Amino acid sequence: MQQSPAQIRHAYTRMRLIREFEERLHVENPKGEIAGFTHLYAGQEAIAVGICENLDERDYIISTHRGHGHCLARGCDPRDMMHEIYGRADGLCKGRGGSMHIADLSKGMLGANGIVGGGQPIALGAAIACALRGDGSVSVSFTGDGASNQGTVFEAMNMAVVLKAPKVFVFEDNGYSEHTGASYGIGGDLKTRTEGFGIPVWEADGFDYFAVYEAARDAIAEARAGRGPVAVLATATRYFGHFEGDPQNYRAKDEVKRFREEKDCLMQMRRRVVEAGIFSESDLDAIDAAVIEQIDAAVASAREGPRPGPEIMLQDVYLDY
Ligand SMILES: Cc1ncc(C[n+]2csc(CCOP(=O)(O)OP(=O)(O)O)c2C)c(N)n1
Ligand SMILES: [Mg+2]
Repeated sequence: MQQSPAQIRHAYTRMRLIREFEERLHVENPKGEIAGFTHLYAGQEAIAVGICENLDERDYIISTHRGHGHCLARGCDPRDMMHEIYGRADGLCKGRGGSMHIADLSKGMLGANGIVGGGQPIALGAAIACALRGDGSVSVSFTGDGASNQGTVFEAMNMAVVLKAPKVFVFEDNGYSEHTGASYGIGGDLKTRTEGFGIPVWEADGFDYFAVYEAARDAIAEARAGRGPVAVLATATRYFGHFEGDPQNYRAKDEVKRFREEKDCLMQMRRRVVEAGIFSESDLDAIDAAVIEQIDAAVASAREGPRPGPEIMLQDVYLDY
């Protein structure tokens, strides 16, 4: 393991934070206090964190409709996100975005997006800005297997190659686009398709934090060196429905149970770092307990947070130049 104990602790904490954030939302959502659709990221934590651990302040990311994990991996404040999800005036986007539209420009997090494939042109624009600045920065777009069929993705792939823009295409194949299996919905395969545009692809097991981290490290180094766009293709699964409330009749009865028991990314990471003698089980348990406390506090304060008034509807619609 080439990462320092401090780096591993950081990555593990972020993964656990995402897991607890999502598990808790799964419990809170049916209570009816959260407006709009909620799409949970649990199961895919190793991908968001494996990628974002390779980024620094210069870089940008763009998320999807399943965005909480990407935001947390990029360092967005979980308390402010929880307030946003509860539609509170002191949420990260003043309560106007909710679960699907969280952005935090101070962290280079250019936004989640309810439009599948909608982040592509934004991430490409940011990648062009990175190229023009010439400071080695990169722009990462997270894209689902379903979204990979959108025309915006093809256009962004082509233009990134033509302009040699440092765009990092992260394809997260979680096996489903809503209720449609990826094996049915994708013509050919994602790797060959992406290579057809002239973009090199690094593949990784999306349940394995270290595999994703290493693939992303090598891919991002190419983009930072000015050799144009790169792609990371990672496979995992989502533990919950497409949206909260999805009855999931299209999945095998114990499909998720098997993934949780046999492949879970946090379970695998714990096993590896304990076996390598980097941390003990009780070190990791202490991290878990602190994360749970943090989430408890975030939910408690979000439930009591102030509601925005109607006056915010007209704020920030136009920018002053
Ligand atoms: C342009 C557009 N088409 C369709 C939808 C409806 N929709 C929302 S999520 C989704 C599936 C996306 O699947 P994938 O990209 O694999 O992401 P995942 O949900 O698996 O994370 C669809 C079709 C949408 N929001 N926007
Ligand atoms: Mg999918």
